[in-house]
Amino acid sequence: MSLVLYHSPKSSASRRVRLFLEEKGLSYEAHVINLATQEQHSEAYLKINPMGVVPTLVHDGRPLHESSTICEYLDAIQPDPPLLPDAPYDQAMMRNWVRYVDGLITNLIRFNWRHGMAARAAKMSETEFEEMLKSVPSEERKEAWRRAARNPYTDAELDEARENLLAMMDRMEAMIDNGALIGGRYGLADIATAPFVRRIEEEIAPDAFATRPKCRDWWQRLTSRPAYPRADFGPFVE
Ligand SMILES: N[C@@H](CCC(=O)N[C@@H](CS)C(=O)NCC(=O)O)C(=O)O
Repeated sequence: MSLVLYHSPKSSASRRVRLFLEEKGLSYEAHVINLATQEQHSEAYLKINPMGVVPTLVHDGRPLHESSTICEYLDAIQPDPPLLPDAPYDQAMMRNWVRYVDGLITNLIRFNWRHGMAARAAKMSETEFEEMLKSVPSEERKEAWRRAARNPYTDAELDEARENLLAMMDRMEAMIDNGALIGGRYGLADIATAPFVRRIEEEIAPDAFATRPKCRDWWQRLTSRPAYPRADFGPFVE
């Protein structure tokens, strides 16, 4: 079986798939997509990922995008160890949770794009910037570029995003059972959430665990797993 992952080291969605692959013990060929040069918007890459984002998994020549879909697919082709809940209800709850987490990405972007993306866009002339925007497939991401590059998020907007991410951790604190988010067993819900929590503890709200002991224990367990260092959740801000 040939697995090729097109990814970016610091991307949350890429980290999710890397952690899932490591937990499954699947080896894969990794290709870094250079977000700095907008390689994700190149004609060649858009052929395998019409959304113009990372990651993309290519399995035996067939491309697949959307990180949670990729993880479920990997679970289907490699059932051991199981990383999806057994019970249909828990599976449904897991999908709703991952959908909720994915819906929070714009809050993460408010923090993440202040770093590399804003600096890159600042070097572009207005004409270059507008030209670059034409290659961005989604309106949401065009707007994220405009904000990061030309109209930085205000402190109030950053506070609002931080609150939304901490609300996710409040929900986690109430959900965690036997050290896992869904069904009392570690799996996709935990793996999908981990990259978000990594950014929260690193920069967005480093004291988030102080008032959320179950989340702290959950994070300690997750980061102690052998797969975690192999998935490389290294610092976002260097
Ligand atoms: N829902 C998508 C989100 C993918 C996504 O937003 N990837 C980001 C990195 S985490 C990206 O490629 N950003 C570059 C861009 O938007 O141009 C997934 O889970 O695969």
